[in-house]
Amino acid sequence: MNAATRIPVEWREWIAHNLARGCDARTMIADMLRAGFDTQTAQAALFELAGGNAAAPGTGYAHEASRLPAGNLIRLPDRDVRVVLRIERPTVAFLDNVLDAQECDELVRRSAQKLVRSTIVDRERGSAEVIAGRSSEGTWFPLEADAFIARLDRRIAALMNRPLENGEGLQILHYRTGGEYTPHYDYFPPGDAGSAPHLAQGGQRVASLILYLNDVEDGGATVFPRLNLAVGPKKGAAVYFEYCNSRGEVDPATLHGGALVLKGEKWIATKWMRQYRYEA
Ligand code: PD2
Ligand code: ZN
Repeated sequence: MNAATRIPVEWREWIAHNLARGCDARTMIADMLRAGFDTQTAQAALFELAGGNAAAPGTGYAHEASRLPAGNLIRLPDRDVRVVLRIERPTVAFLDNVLDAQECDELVRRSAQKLVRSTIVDRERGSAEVIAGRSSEGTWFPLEADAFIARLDRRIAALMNRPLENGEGLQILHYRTGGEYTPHYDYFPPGDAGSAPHLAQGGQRVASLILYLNDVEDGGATVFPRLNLAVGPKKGAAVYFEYCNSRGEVDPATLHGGALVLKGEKWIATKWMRQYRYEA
């Protein structure tokens, strides 16, 4: 039984009422201690009645439970993916064995001849702009473009636990030595004029999967500056993260970038999931 259901209904109503008025949690807990509750019950009841997901201080983002299944192994229809690392808030996971070596090589082979310089979305105009801080070249494959891509799209949708049709087409990116992608958000910043045309189709991006298609000789980690986390590229593995909740709020803690490739080259594939069905 959870803490909130162990306390009298009038206290549950009192907590809900005070939360709605924006009362300070510490003051409410002090009031509950004076009324005879123990600290653990008071804190737990407050947390649960706040939705178990109080916004991180200063962000206005209410964390929700991850869409990733629990356990060390995520059993997909055609593959078992190993969860090597998990962070709860924000949800970030390092996943191994998402692609096999042949699949990585095949994605590189199919992309190498059709790369074009990567762009970013201009925050005011929404247009695609080349910037020095994103020095990769890339290409993409429409959803279920052929049997090979369809197999990967389906596997990735199952892994990300979202409808296949909410996914954007698989993006392939190539960085040469010296290439990087400076820290950014994968979501479209709400309130930016440039986000509006992108949000109109499929809604907000909700989660990303960055798949590593080669082992990078040196550098090229995916970095999360606000989490002090760097994920080293490993062929066939992937980093997964979530940043948009069911209310459409976005989580700035997921700021991330692709660190400088110090030696060799780096190939990745990226899948972005949207709130709703997405048509390119
Ligand atoms: O190349 C990366 O590691 C990277 C880092 C951050 C790629 C992206 N973001 C992206 O494609 O959005
Ligand atoms: Zn990104």
